[in-house]
Amino acid sequence: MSTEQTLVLVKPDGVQRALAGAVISRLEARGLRIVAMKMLRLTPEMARRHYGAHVGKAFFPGLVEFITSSPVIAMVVEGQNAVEMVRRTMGATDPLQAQPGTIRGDLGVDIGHNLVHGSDSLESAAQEIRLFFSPEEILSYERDVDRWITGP
Ligand code: D4T
Repeated sequence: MSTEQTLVLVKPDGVQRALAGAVISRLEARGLRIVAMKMLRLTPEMARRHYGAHVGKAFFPGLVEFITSSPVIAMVVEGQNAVEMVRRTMGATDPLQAQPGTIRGDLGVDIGHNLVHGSDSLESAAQEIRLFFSPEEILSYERDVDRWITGP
């Protein structure tokens, strides 16, 4: 059993389409615990750092333009195997390929508007969490329900 933290973003399309609550509900319903949350608008510099792995790709300029176009909701989400749990709950990057029952498979339409981001590994989670949050903004707390999610 390993408790992990991962970064989740409700992207500009999720906020604009009033789907932030739906995204957050699905993560909560999987037993994940939100330990930090804020709304912000990414600067181009922050977007370039967040998507550093995609610099030089054809879709990169559009990606930066999109992610900076309107506010996002950033969260640190915690739970057992949180990185993979979030990735599987989001579904495939391209909503067309995402399984029904996933966030993107149920609510998404287009790869450039795929509603949500979740870190793809523990290493990128740590890096991305640092980019969005200072350590004091990340809370540590217990929920009574946790013993019903993972056992005592
Ligand atoms: P993010 O990082 O936003 O959670 O998405 P993924 O982890 O699922 O996918 P990714 O890093 O491969 O892509 C980042 C981001 O770029 C958009 N994108 C991606 C795009 O607009 N066109 C493309 O061809 C690809 C591959 C979608 C997500």
